[in-house]
Amino acid sequence: MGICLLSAVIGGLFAFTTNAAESGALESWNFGSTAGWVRYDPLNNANAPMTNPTNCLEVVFGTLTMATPQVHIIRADMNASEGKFSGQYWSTGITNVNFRIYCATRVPDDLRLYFYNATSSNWWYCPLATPEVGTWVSYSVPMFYNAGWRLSGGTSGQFKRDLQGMAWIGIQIQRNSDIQSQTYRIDDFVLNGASKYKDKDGDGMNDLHEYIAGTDDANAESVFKVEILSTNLPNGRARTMLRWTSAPDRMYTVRRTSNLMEGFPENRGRVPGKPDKTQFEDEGSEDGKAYYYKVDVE
Ligand SMILES: [Ca+2]
Ligand SMILES: [Ca+2]
Repeated sequence: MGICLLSAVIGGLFAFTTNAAESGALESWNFGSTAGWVRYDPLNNANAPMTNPTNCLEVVFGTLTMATPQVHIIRADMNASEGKFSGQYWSTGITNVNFRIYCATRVPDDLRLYFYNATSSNWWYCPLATPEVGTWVSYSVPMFYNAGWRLSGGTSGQFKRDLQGMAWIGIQIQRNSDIQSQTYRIDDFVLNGASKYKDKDGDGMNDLHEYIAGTDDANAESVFKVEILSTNLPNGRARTMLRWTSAPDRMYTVRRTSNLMEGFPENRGRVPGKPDKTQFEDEGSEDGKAYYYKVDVE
């Protein structure tokens, strides 16, 4: 017979991150410096400092005599805005990256949001819709794999791991193939997140934990819940079976103890999530013995 404790605990493996991105972090370049915000040219592997002549970041591509591809990533490294835009995005529950862009005379040939994880050396990007000339256009980019994030050979699991330590994040602008000089402005770069202080749907689980568990924070019916069941063995005895609310891009770890004073030292298995519910049979459970279980989600 098993007794179950519920938990939505974030798993380990975060040791390599030194800082955490901040939900609600905003950079509008109205005051202070643009330090840490650089204009990176991946074709020439060169960085140039950014300026904010009109209280926003300004990117100018000069007049050309011959059409030449030019790509710049306006990116925030660990030094930008006191480190608020780098580091851990996953456990801090960053759900969206918002910003706006103004195209003074031309639209870029291509616009993307990029981020880089130094541990895996992966460059993830999300293609963005073409902005307009002469007006500010706002973007809100979900930090979910299925929002269109791309990496050659990338998987949703790798995406989530790479969100655990972001070296930089930035907006890539590919100049319009026009040879004329062109100016782009970027403003109000904001990280939106799920708050651990809010429980929008009042189901007892805060928004951050719902984000981590992959449940819907606007639906009280959708909540991380573990049920304890038992399966009957041919010998008439029973074995513990657990079933919990799950999402396909989450990993679950089942832990067990028979003495709560000792914590949960027994790792019974790591299970990838299935849509809706995931079931786990604890094959080493002895009939007639009491166990406590804990399911961690990451
Ligand atoms: Ca909730
Ligand atoms: Ca909910």
